[in-house]
Amino acid sequence: KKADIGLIGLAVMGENLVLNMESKGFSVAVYNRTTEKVDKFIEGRGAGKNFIGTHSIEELVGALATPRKVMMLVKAGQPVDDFIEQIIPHLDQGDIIIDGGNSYFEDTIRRTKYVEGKGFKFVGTGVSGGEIGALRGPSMMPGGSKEAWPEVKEIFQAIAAKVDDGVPCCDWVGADGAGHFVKMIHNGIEYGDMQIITEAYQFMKEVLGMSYDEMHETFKKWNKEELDSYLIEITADIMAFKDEDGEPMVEKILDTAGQKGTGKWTGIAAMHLGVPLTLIGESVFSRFLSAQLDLRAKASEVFEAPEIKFDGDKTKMLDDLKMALYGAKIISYAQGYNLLMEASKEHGWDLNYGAIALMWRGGCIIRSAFLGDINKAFDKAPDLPHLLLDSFFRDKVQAAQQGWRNVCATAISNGIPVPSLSSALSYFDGFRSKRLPANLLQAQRDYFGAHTYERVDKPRGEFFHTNWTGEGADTVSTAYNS
Ligand code: NBP
Repeated sequence: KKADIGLIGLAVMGENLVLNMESKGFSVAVYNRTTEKVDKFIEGRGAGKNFIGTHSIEELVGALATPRKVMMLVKAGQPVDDFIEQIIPHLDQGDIIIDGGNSYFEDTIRRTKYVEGKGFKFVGTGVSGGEIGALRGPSMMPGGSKEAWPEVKEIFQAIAAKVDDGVPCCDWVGADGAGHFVKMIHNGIEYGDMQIITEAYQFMKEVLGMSYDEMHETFKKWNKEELDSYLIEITADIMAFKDEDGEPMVEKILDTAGQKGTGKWTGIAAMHLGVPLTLIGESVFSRFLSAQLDLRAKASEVFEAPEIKFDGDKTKMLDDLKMALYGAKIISYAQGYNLLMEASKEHGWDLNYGAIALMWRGGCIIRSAFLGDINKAFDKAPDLPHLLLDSFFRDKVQAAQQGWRNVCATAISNGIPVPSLSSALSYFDGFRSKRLPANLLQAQRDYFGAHTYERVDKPRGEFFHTNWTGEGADTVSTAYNS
């Protein structure tokens, strides 16, 4: 009997995902570049189960029922292109190649076009949730050739995480690179959520002088309230985890953050599309700053830190801190959705924003109760132009802002960095301002470069130039944009 699906790449994600598929009743043919891993898997975790081990791409494709579905879970980049070239000669019209790795969405746009051009279908799907997610139910974000969706839907939705009411955290996202784009935004949001939690941690520890036990209790409590989320939950666990000597484990860990680049890609996409994605941007920069260990060590000898002065009400300040996290989190998702909307326009994806919130509601790292509220906002108004204009989130930000301002002011006066919490607040203050000082900016641009400006008392689209120095002529700039 032929297998329902084939998988290339028996590393941590592939191995767990095929075990998940098999447990849901699907038969899977497996292949890996280093073929010993196939045998090891078939004799090990795959023993006695509905798997077919194969030792070449030809054998793998030959083992599949039609239309064939060949899924890759290999290192993103060149290996994906190499496998596509190896798979194609063995396919028939209508067969489907699936890339489940963390591919860059522009690559997925290119690959979809290429594979479709050869008469086959291509699906680029984000898979989130790490090792356990892959095994128990990840969040899956598929995009690519639309005609492939009915063919893969059953398997994908069967293996995906389910939220309370049984809704799978997997739905069709859109054409070509849409799935991988949405996965990239997910990862960017993950960077932001993690960063604001680390800022809260430093604030608790250094401004409020809290012990690890107290911080553990606080995060545990927060996980039962509006911040209820996987990342708050694991932070509570981490606060309680002790090293062999009984000291908090987290104190032993070097403070230099790694990254695989998906947060950086999100920031770059925001720059390309002109979206103020400040919170995620600051989160990426904070990781870069953390990595400058030697420079920071030198600077710490040069600059004296301000003395920490806090004699306020600690319980009240902790409530304010929770509000700061909540307000900043709303801003982060509002900015992330702003980027999704601009990308959807740019690439013609017609993204379903409510469905995306549901895909992230379970299975993945950013899963949280909060995403249910985002889903509701888009249910109410599918054309909502910005999350902050939804009445629920508007009221929440209004209610959070006083505490949030107290936290930022206290952190800044005590010399504790809060780049994401404070830049999100500045974004909010800018967003709610009818008039920003960009009038001066335009004046400067016109002064030095004759870039022209529009006037508040004239219709949009009419451009004016002033001879600011009396020395300039009437010639204006069109091409020079500094
Ligand atoms: P890796 O990203 O470590 O990739 C390992 C697989 O890629 C193995 O099958 C390996 O074959 C194959 N491979 C490599 Br490495 N270089 C290759 C090459 N030049 N040609 C052909 N095959 C090559 O595995 P992973 O952590 O399971 O992740 C798989 C994908 O899922 C990645 O795109 C990753 O970014 C994404 N992802 C990972 C996670 C996670 O938590 N780990 C979460 C979500 C998404 P070999 O055995 O012969 O070396």
